[in-house]
This record gives sequence, structure tokens and C-alpha cells, in this order.
Amino acid sequence: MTSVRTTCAYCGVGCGVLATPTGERGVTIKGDPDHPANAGKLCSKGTHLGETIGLEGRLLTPMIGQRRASWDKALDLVARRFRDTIAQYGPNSVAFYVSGQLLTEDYYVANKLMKGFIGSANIDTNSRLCMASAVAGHTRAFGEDIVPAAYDDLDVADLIVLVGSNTAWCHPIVYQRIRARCEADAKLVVIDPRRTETADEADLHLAIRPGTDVALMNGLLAWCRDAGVVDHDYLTRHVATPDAFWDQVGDGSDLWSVARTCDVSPQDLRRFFELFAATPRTVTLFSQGVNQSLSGTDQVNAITNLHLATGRIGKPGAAPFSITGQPNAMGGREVGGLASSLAAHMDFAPENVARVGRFWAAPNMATKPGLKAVDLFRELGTGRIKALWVMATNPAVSMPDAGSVREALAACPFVVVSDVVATTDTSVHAHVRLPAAAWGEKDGTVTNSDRTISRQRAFLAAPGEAKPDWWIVSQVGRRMGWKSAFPYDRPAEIWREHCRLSAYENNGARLFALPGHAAKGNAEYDAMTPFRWGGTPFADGRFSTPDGRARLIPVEQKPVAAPLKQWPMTLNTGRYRDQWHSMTRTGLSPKLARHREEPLVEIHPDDAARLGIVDGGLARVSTPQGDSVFRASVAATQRIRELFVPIHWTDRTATGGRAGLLPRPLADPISGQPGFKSTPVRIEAVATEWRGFIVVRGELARRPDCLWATRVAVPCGTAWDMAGDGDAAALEALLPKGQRIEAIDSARGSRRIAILDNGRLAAVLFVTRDATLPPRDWLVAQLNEPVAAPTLLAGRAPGVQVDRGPIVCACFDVGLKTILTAIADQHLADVPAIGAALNAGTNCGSCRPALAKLLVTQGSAHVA
Ligand SMILES: Nc1nc2c(c(=O)[nH]1)N[C@H]1C(S)=C(S)[C@@H](COP(=O)(O)OP(=O)(O)OC[C@H]3O[C@@H](n4cnc5c(=O)[nH]c(N)nc54)[C@H](O)[C@@H]3O)O[C@H]1N2
Ligand SMILES: Nc1nc2c(c(=O)[nH]1)N[C@H]1C(S)=C(S)[C@@H](COP(=O)(O)OP(=O)(O)OC[C@H]3O[C@@H](n4cnc5c(=O)[nH]c(N)nc54)[C@H](O)[C@@H]3O)O[C@H]1N2
Ligand code: SF4
Ligand SMILES: [Mo]
Repeated sequence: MTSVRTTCAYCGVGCGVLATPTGERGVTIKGDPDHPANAGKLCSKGTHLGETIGLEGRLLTPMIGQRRASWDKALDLVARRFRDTIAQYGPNSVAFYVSGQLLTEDYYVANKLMKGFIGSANIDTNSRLCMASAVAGHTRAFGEDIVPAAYDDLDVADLIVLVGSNTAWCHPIVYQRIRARCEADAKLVVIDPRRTETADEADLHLAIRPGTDVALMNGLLAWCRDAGVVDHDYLTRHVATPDAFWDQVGDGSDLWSVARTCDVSPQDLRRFFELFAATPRTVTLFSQGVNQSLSGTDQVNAITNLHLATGRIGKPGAAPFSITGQPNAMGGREVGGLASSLAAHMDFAPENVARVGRFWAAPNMATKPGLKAVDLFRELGTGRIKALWVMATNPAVSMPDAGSVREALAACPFVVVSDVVATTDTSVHAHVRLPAAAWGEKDGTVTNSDRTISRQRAFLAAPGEAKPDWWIVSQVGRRMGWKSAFPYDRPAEIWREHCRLSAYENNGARLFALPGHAAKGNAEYDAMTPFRWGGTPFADGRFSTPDGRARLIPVEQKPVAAPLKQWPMTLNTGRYRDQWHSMTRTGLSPKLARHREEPLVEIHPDDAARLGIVDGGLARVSTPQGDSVFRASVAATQRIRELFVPIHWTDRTATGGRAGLLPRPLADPISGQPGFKSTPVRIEAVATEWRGFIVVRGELARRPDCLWATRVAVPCGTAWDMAGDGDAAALEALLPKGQRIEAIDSARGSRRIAILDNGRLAAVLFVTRDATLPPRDWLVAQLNEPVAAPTLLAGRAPGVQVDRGPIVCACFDVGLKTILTAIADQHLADVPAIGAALNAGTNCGSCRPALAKLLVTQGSAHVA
């Protein structure tokens, strides 16, 4: 079979992938050595893409309610309900909520339908939760949403500052590039309240108080001015500086008050300031710790101010670098998928509305911005939005105050969900579900963090009746009466139109322009190799503002709110290395499950001791919006009074661990991006009486109904880790039918049941009150054995056991205990030595920071 060149389904690094089909629904995945983003490397998520393309859980036919429907019926219904709603209540009574995981062609068509034909701008995207502050900050500073950096800049920078970015976990291939540069001779500074694995490896980590980035950056700017590194010549020629800008920046000598606000040591702060001032080739890379804040836009501009004032922009190795989350967050911005932009980097200025209207020959141009995500779902709740179409996102999980979002979805008269999986927390509220073709089945383009546009290509046939998103939207457009506007038969046609619009009446005012590409024929489009648009933006000092000058934006640190009596702590939310958002894909991979199997609330040891919370116990995290139970992880990497929880678990995968229920539905006033990173919160220990697990071939028919249950993908099946109170006997009803063997020890509240199916293990249930539970690895492996072992109920093989501990290296399946033993016994001194001994860390490299950390802890254990 020949390999197909495509791009990874996950993050905004945008790695090139070589996919080689191996028969029906099988594929081997390798990094594409010719792709500029990754030069052949892939992280753990990319490496294991092959495990996620199975058909389990897929939505394979259109559904109206719980009934299968033909495409004709479903599409007609969607078109009719949208048309009728618009006829009765006007265009602003309907909305689309779309995603940075759509391809550019899908996105373009959805945006065109809403903004040019339905006549509303009520189309917003999950990028609102992700990149909106960067978009607003870029627009304020540069006059256009341009990321003025490329990955190549990292190779020549002398200082790399990571602000609110857990790059080692969230953009691992970019991180490997950063490490390579730092191992040569660059310095790395990490600014993050948590000591992440990224921070662990930095030359300097500033664990600032959350939400004090503006104070830090303003302090640094004042320091730079006093140190004489402000580039006055650059400012005079290329930047508009508002009156009194410098007055509000503050006094560069007042390091102590900055240190107090940010709660870091003045010594560390000084080190950072001196390093920054002394290093012209600096890249400041930032992500959600900056964007997802009620002051997100100001925080972005605090960073652009620094780079503009020191002239560190438009030059090799010097740039502010907003790194994007989703694979096509950038493509979405290019087509104008946000409610606040129109199309092709144009806003709603009347001449733009007229221009795009001319280009589309649009009958009903939207003339002003639509509802931003948080407002959109609020309006859904009030009943003003009466028909909603959700594509490629799961707002019932990922929106702030997700409990209210669910109520709003449940109350909405008409909800359409296009997704690849049959049941999501959002699609349970859908009146119509439309089966979308998934990664590997669809064709189009994506734009990564550094403006590189790459093709995604199909290497599998779409299963069942699944169809690409652009097709689905075009069909609805046609059926709503706009046949000639949505005539597309293939993504290449949409691509050409998108490129023509980018260049249409564009005399250079908009940097985003792909004129040469509008002429690409179908074959050329199919053969397209990755290219970066925009060259080195602003290299000539000209910006996309009317006067060609960039803007310094006065920004002020907001007072840090005092802790509230009832909600005395602060909740931070974010990502795990090996899971992707609501886990619809990564949740299928047993290998990826091994890194972090359950949703943990990380809490500082002092707080845990004060509140009686123990490592591995359960704890309830509450905010005024809602509460959810997590397993506690007591970790000195947290600041005191600050908690961290992951965003990945849903109703499908756990009874608790629902981060989305907790944040407030509050957003940055300029960008509309929610402040996901700091919510006033409280936590309390939750007592349980028993714990246990189920291991089952395939899936359980339904989720165990107990205080704590989390689903873990395992080879050939599923495991559920559980804890609860009261009687655990009800769990037995979940087990499949078959021959049953059991061992009950009532004194210790222990119950072990195995179900055999023709002599093979089909399921086990182990529960105990006081006794220990065996690790479930061996039982999981038994699912694959043709004949059940006689020691099933012991939970282990006859003879000696090796407990490998939690898996650190997902590629080679190497456990923590194996690594620690090897470090001690074989005197392994560095990460390559661990690689030579155990293979760990030698494939995708995502676990290398974890290995480095083990060497340090194990080393100190030796000394002790
Ligand atoms: N493994 C994995 N990778 C992913 C994703 C995934 O789901 N899983 N998702 C992708 C997407 S869509 C996105 S948007 C990116 C997100 O990538 P990141 O932004 O790197 O990830 P997060 O974990 O959301 O948050 C980053 C860090 O911000 C810190 N932070 C919190 N508050 C503050 C603050 O006030 N100031 C500062 N300076 N820092 C703060 C947090 O402690 C956290 O470590 O990841 C992408 N990559
Ligand atoms: N508390 C908290 N909340 C957050 C964040 C945080 O840090 N903290 N981060 C926010 C950020 S940055 C982001 S990006 C969001 C992500 O949040 P979501 O976008 O809600 O998360 P996903 O799980 O990626 O949802 C994508 C959905 O699209 C489906 N899908 C995949 N491919 C396709 C396709 O080709 N077509 C269609 N139609 N469907 C497809 C998947 O099955 C899945 O259901 O979460 C946000 N929410
Ligand atoms: S860094 Fe990992 S998840 Fe991101 S695009 Fe590359 S392989 Fe995919
Ligand atoms: Mo994101």
C-alpha cells in the first residue's frame, strides 16, 4: 500500500503524517520527514493516531431523534426548520457554533451560509474559548490578526519565554525544538503558576500568582526603558505611542512591588528582567495561561508592547508568538469563523460588508458582529436563539458553566449536531444528528500555528453514510434556496473561492492573501505541499493599520481579588499530555490512557493536610456554578490555595471529573474569551466505603452508577475504576451474561466475580472495603487469552509478580517502577541512558521531561 501524506488530527503544531493503510480500517502512522513543522517527529498523541480510527461509537447514519433517517430527509428537515425559524423570528434567532477542528473548506462554507445568506453573524467557534484574546490583541497592536512568528524563529532565538504554556504536554514537537535550541545555547524561562514538566526543565521558572501577567510584563517594560533597551528609533518610525503611555507603565526600579503583586522572589524577577533586557533575539511564546483570562486581551498586548518597544519583531529569532491550540484554529481565523470577524481578515466595516457581499453575490449580508460563544449560549438559555447547529465541538463539556449550557441545549426547540461519534454530552440534546466524515476520511486544508497551510488527505473510505462537513453545510444551503451559491462538488472548488476572496480588492491592506493559489487546478490542489503565507510579517516595519504603524496599547494590572470567604481557593483548568479535549478520539487508545488514567485535582500538600484530603482519596470541588468529584493528587507543584483539574472527562467517561461545570460564564470584555484559568472555588474530602474495578471485553452497556467511576481504555476492552458508599452489589447487574465464578469475603467486604464466555474471560468485578486490590494489568491481559487462567480471582498469574507501576513511556509501555529500578540498579545518569537500557523516550519523546524529572528525584533519593 502507498503512504498518504496528511497532517495530524490534534494540535496546532500541525505535524505532517505519513499514513499507510494496512487493510480495512488499519493504518500505520509515521511522521512525515518532509513536513516543515515536524521533520518526521510525532508526539505520543500523533504516534497513536492509528489506535483511534476504529468504528466503535461512530455515528454512521443521519438520525432524527432516535430514528435512522435518510440524508434527504434529515437535510430537508434542517433546511426547513432553519428557514421557518428565520421567517418567523428573523435571522438572528438562529446560530451556528463551529470549531477549530473543521477544515478550512468546511469553515468557509459555514461562514458564507450564515453571514452572507442567512444574514446574521451568529456563527461563533470554540476558538472563542481558545484564541479570541490573541486575535483581539493582534488586531489592536498590528491592525490585523497576524502571528508574526514562525517555528524557524525558535531555532535562532537566544531566549525563549513561555508564558502560560505547558508546551511539553500541549505542543510537544515545538517543545522538542525549543529543547534542542536550549541544549545548544539559548535560555528558557517559564511563567506559569504551576510547576509543570515544561517549567521543570527551564533555566528559570516564575510561579506567578495567577492573573498577574500584566504587572509582570509592565514591570519588565519599565525595566527595559530604564536599562536603555527600548528601541526609540523603531518606535519613532513604525509605532504609534499614545500620550502618557510610558507614565502608566510604572517605575522600572520598583522591582519589589512587582514581585509582591506577582508573588515571586525579587531575585528571580531581576534575573528574568536582566536576561530579557540583554537578549535581542527573544521569542515570547504564549498560550492559554494568557488568553483564557478576564484580562486576556490586555495580557496579550502587554506582550506585544514589550516586543514592539524593543523592536523585537519582524526579525529572525525575535517575535511574540501566540501558539494555537487546535489543528485549524488559524484556518478558522482566515475564513472569519468568529462572530466578530467577517471573512478573509476583514471586519464589519461597511466597505468590507459591501465588498464581501459583492464577491459572494450575497442577498442578505450580515452588517454587524454576531453573538460570541458565552453570549450565544446565554441567549440560547433565554430562548432568543431558537435553532442551533453545532459542528465538531462539544459545548456541553467545554463551555464555562457547562451545566447551564446543557439546560439551554435541552430547552432549545431545534438543535442539530454534526459529529463523528454517535453520542456526546452535547448530541444527547440534538433533534437531528448528522454523521461527519472523520480525520483520515476527509480532504481539505489546515493552517498551523506558524501560518503553514497543509493538506489533510483521506486514506480511508468514509464509513456508513458519513459525509464531509463542507458537503453537509452546502446541501443545507442549497435546500434553503441558495443553489448557485453552494454548488461545490469537491473541497478544491471551495479552496479556490477562499483564495480569490482573500485577494479580492486587496491592494495590500490585508496581509492575508493567497492570490497565486486561486488558480490551482484539482490535481495541483491534491498535490499541494505545505507552504507558509505572509513571509516574515512586518519585516519592513509596515503594519496593517491605516497609517501603517503598530500600536502600543496602554494596559493596566487589575487589582488581584482577595479570596472570598465561601470560595477561598482558585481553580485552574487545563490539559493532560496524552488526552485531547473531550476524549472522543484519544479515549479510544489504551496506550494513551496509561499516562493519566483518571481526572485528578492537584492540591498543595499544606492545603491537603489542612483539609484532610489524602493522595488518592476523593475530593469534591465546588463553585457557585456547580460541583464535581475528582481523585486528589497531593502535589508540591501547585501553589498554595490553588487547584488544578483536567478538562477531558465527560458524562460518557466518568461520573465526576467535570471541569466544565465549574468556571463562571464570564469573559474578557474585549475578546469575549472566558477566564477558564481562575475561578473562586472550595474543596472538601469525600469519604467512600469501598473501591473496586470492572474489566470487560468491549464496553459496558452503561456507566456504573456510583460515587466515582472512570472509564479507562484497555487492550480489547474497557476498565472502570470505581469507589462509592453503600452496597456495591448493584454493580453486578452491569456484568455481561455467562458462566460466573466468584469469591466473597464478607468480613472484609470483598467481592471478586469473573464471567466466562466459552471458557474465555469476558469480565471481572473486584470490590473491597478494607483489603488491597491487585493491579488490574494482569486481568486486562487475560481478556486476550483463549482460555481463562485458574488464578483469575486472585487477580494474578501463578508465581512471582512484577508490578511495573504507572506507564511513563506510552510508546514502549515502560512503567515507573521499571524505570526507577533501572536507574538505581544500572546507575543510569541521563535520559539517553534510560533510552539505551529500556527504549523509554526513544520514539516520540513526549515522556522525556518526565524521565528527566525521575532522574532528579531518584538522584536525590540516593543522596538521602
Ligand atoms: N495533550 C494535549 N495537547 C493539546 C490539547 C489537549 O487537549 N491535549 N489541546 C490543544 C488546545 S485546543 C490548546 S488551546 C492548547 C493549550 O495549550 P496550553 O495553553 O499550553 O495548555 P493549558 O493546560 O490549557 O494551560 C497552559 C498553562 O497556563 C497556566 N496558567 C494558568 N493561569 C495562568 C496565569 O494567570 N498566568 C500564566 N502565565 N499562566 C497561567 C496553567 O497553569 C497551564 O499550565 O493545547 C493544545 N494541545
Ligand atoms: N475549563 C476549561 N474549559 C475549556 C478549556 C480549558 O482550558 N478549561 N479550553 C477550551 C479550549 S482552548 C478548547 S479548544 C475547547 C475544546 O473543546 P471542544 O471543541 O468541545 O472539544 P472536542 O472534544 O475537541 O470536541 C470536538 C468534537 O468534534 C468531533 N469531531 C472530530 N472531528 C470531526 C469532524 O471532522 N467533523 C465533525 N463534525 N466533528 C468532528 C469530536 O468527536 C468531538 O465531539 O475547550 C475549551 N474549554
Ligand atoms: S505535536 Fe503531537 S499532537 Fe501536535 S500535531 Fe504534532 S504529533 Fe500531533
Ligand atoms: Mo484550544
